[in-house]
Amino acid sequence: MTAQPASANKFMTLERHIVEGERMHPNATGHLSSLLHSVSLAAKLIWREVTKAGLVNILGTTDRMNISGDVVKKLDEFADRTMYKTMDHSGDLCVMASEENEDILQIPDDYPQGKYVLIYDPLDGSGNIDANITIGTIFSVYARVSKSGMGTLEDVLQPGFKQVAAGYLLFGSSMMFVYCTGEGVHGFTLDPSVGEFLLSHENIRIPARGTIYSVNEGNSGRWEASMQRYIRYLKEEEKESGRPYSLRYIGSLVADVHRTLLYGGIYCYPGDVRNPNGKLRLMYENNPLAFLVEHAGGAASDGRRRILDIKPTSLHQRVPLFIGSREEVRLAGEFLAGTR
Ligand code: P6P
Repeated sequence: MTAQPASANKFMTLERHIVEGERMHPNATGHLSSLLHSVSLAAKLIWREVTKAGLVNILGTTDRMNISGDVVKKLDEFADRTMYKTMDHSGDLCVMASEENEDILQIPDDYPQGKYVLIYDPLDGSGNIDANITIGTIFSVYARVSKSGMGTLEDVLQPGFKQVAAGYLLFGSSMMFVYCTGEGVHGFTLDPSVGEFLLSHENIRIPARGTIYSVNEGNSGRWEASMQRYIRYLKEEEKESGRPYSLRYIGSLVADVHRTLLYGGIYCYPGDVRNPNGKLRLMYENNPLAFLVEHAGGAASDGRRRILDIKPTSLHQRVPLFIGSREEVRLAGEFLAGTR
């Protein structure tokens, strides 16, 4: 029998990938692996509810607004609770922070405090839930900075370049788990017949340029002149050079960024005259996605500064986001800086 290429022999599950990644770090304690396993369990529990959401009374909204002023959907609340309860007892974390909760989330007293911090958006794009459009969960992992005991706000408010891992869950036509611990960005697809995440997108690399731009043009009337000029350039002048751009906008950040990661191009959520800092949250959305896209060879800025260099000042701070192919983010920055 001819020898199979290594990749064909490898039945690479997420669990095996995490363990083999840990083995690359002799001083690893196993806590990051344990944390990632817990996130993958939470992913399956959320996916189970998402797939049957249309059949049971879990669609629709609660009577709550979150700190960001978004109406909380029932599935939001379920995902938020599932992430916390799956992670609170493992001894891997000293503190958590969820986009759905105003303050940091302490680990219950009867559980051990761990060395990591988990920050997550439990269900991004939830406005699309009832229309069966792809939604997702975004997570970000830091090492604690406080020495011991219960985690603090200081442990959470770290700049994005301090992340040790980040990833997202994608609840779409299939369920995906995409993550990075610093050694490449890898995508896994759930095989429901065995309940395992199998490696489907090894070492994702984003194209240096692309022909898709993703932005809510409904806001264009409130954009700064530089942003208006940038989008006009993509739509008009670029066509003369024979490189027409297409507009794709799902309105679900995880889905729009996942497409950008695979196909190239740029996703923009700029500030505008009404909301100078835009809509997206630095800690829960921009930082983890910027970590992933940079590790895949792309870039992420707020139009002027590298996202990962921004020193956070508050838990729910909003920051404009331009993320995607390196050349596209650079071009956007030139327009916003007024040099184009
Ligand atoms: P708009 C969803 O609420 C979200 O936070 C992101 O998932 C999405 O990209 C963005 O807001 C959509 O915002 O203003 O275009 O509807």
